[in-house]
Amino acid sequence: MSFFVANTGSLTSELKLTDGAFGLGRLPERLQPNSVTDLVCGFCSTGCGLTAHLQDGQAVNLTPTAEYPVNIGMACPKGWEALTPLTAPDRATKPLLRNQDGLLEEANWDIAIQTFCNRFKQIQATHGNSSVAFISTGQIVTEEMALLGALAKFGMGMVHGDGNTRQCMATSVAAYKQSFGFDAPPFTYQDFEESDVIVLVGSNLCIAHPIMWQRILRNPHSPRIIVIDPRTTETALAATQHLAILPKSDLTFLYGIANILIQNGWINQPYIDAHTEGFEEFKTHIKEFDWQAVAAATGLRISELIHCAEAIAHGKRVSFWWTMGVNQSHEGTRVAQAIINLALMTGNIGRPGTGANSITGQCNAMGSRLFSNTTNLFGGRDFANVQHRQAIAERLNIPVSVIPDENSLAYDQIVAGIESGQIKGLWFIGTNPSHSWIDQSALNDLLKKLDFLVVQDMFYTTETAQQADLILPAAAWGEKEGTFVNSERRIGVCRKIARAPGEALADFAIFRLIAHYWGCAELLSEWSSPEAVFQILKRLSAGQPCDITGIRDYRMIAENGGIQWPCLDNEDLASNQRRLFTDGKFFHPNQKARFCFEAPRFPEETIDSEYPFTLLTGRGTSAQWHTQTRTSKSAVLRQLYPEEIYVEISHADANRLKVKTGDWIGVRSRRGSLQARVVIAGTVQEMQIFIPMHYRETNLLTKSSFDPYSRQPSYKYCAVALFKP
Ligand SMILES: Nc1nc2c(c(=O)[nH]1)N[C@H]1C(S)=C(S)[C@@H](COP(=O)(O)OP(=O)(O)OC[C@H]3O[C@@H](n4cnc5c(=O)[nH]c(N)nc54)[C@H](O)[C@@H]3O)O[C@H]1N2
Ligand SMILES: Nc1nc2c(c(=O)[nH]1)N[C@H]1C(S)=C(S)[C@@H](COP(=O)(O)OP(=O)(O)OC[C@H]3O[C@@H](n4cnc5c(=O)[nH]c(N)nc54)[C@H](O)[C@@H]3O)O[C@H]1N2
Ligand code: SF4
Ligand SMILES: [Mo]
Repeated sequence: MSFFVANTGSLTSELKLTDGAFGLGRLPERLQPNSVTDLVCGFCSTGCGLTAHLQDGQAVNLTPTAEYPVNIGMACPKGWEALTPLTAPDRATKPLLRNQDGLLEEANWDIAIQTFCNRFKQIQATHGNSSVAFISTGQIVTEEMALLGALAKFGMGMVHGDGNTRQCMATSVAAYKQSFGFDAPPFTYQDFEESDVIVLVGSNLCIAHPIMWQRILRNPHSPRIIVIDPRTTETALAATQHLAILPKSDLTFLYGIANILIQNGWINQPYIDAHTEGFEEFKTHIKEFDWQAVAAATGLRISELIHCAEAIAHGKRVSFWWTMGVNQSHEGTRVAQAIINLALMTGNIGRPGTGANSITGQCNAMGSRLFSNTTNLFGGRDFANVQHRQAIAERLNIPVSVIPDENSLAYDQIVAGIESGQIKGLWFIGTNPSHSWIDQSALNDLLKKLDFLVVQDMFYTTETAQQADLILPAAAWGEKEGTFVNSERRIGVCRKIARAPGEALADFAIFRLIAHYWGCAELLSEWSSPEAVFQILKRLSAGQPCDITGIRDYRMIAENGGIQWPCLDNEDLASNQRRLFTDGKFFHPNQKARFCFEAPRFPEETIDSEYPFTLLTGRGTSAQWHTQTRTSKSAVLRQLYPEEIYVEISHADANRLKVKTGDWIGVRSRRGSLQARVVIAGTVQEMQIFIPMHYRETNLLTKSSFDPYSRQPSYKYCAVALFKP
């Protein structure tokens, strides 16, 4: 530690790294001892406000913020327990470098970053600039994402950088862009309380977004809640109508519902005429989706279809919401657009309680979508567009030549690039793909082929970190500053309420160090602190649909209980519940929304006699977060979920297989196999099983298969067999 401080003392002043950005030492002065400070939760995209209670400047407790407009005094177990992972014993506290014996060894920052730069520069010199790539996350603050995007792509010459948000939100992005002309989720959470019909497609709100579910429970209009999910989830159990659709038959189902609406004249023709294009073609396309065919393909009864269509037709304020049951599909983009089409044709958009609403996953997936400079050029622009590159170069006062003129490869293409030899160096930031990526063994084999693998994480024990050549220890949520953007486009502030352990640095500070050692610090001299970057992002957003030039600073955000984009000068923030498209104008040049559609396709792998079961995966409990690096550290949360991997099996299948709850059973796919505890449950249908994603082994089974437009992995469908171990 003393060595480190001595060594970086000069760097700190040279780089103007503030204490807050560094994750080290003193806490910012405004945090008085024994006071409280408000910040946004760092787990899910709901973006709840939490109040940290401080003793001697350190947070000792968290409570939900009563007046925050998102959660209004509520929090889920993860929010209450968010401090616990910060003090876990496996926090990465020093850089770790793999030595010649193949062991990870402590190194100081100087050596770590020198090695980082030397190795990546060497690779670029031999194989070209685009042979080094990065994969980032939806779980760091926007300012860090933006700095990384600028550093890697403008400073280090990288072309390829994607995010774990590809696993999660890419489908919604592709769908919105084509349908609305911009990646623009239109809703505000107030809509949960104002709808009279709420349609949830592939979304288990009770588990994955418990506070959004609480918002539905506050709805005074006794809304009809329709859940479309193959499983009888906690959310489905609480619904008015549950449509236990056959997995991956959503597109047929939604076209069938559209057909019923059209045939009965239950559409809003004036809205369609005034604000959309492509409806006549859509109408022709869906003619063949008659009730019998749709019922057969979806496993639903005709009466269920009609019942659902009637509810949508007779609702005055119908809102449609979707999450991973839609996005993680081989044809997710078209499914999302089929939902959008229903909202458009019934005029359920731009009014309170309506909308075609994609719910995001990670705390800052929305920040990543617009400001990470990965698949979009800053502010939702296009790398391949010369005017867009010019606009960014001017606003940043950098040469346009440093901006790549091609779009990044998508995550799966970067992985494929390792196989083909195109990608030789890789840098993971805030994601744990050795656990979470689809068809995990294939990825883990490929990671061994890399010349240099860097993992930047708050823990050194993650499955991915353990494979790295270099681990960079990162400060976590609560140990640094910046902003997140939640599902309803609300920007919220994160505060530093704890010291990072050992020599761990905020991702922001790590990026600044790298810029310095790489030799591109001058290009990024203005990117000196999170607040400074926020000011840059305002400039980059100007004139785009996500314009935030009207937000003065973090203080203004905090004082308003978060601020939704867009926010131009003199925006009226009084209601602080703003939705898009209230004027019926969309972001395409002709201001119309488009009906996008396509014939349904079968998934690449379907069940057969050898692999007769369908494997569904997803969230298990509200106490588990993804690969469990954080939530498994809390003794409280651990009480709330099964420690061992389990598989949900229907009563009928369990009887046939002669297994009971608690037995071990083997599950095999063409990619790999695992053993899990049987849980006989009414949640799954016959010949379908469910395994939560939180256990390391789950993605041994899943099959690499992607939506062609979004390149999002289809995690929720593959063929498996069960066997007695
Ligand atoms: N507790 C907790 N909360 C979380 C997370 C977490 O790890 N833990 N992660 C966050 C993140 S990043 C995300 S992206 C969200 C995800 O939030 P959700 O998408 O709500 O969660 P999942 O369980 O992945 O998937 C939702 C449902 O899709 C259903 N499904 C599977 N196949 C199909 C299908 O073909 N059609 C339909 N209609 N449904 C299908 C599954 O049965 C499942 O119930 O949750 C966020 N919130
Ligand atoms: N089978 C199956 N697989 C899935 C899914 C599914 O439904 N089924 N869902 C997919 C989805 S939607 C998602 S979003 C992904 C999630 O997959 P991952 O992104 O791999 O999951 P996390 O566990 O959230 O990983 C985040 C990592 O960042 C670290 N970290 C936390 N905070 C910080 C920070 O401030 N800085 C840095 N540098 N590191 C930090 C954590 O310790 C952790 O290692 O999983 C996907 N995988
Ligand atoms: S619902 Fe999401 S944002 Fe709210 S406390 Fe839970 S994890 Fe945090
Ligand atoms: Mo996600």
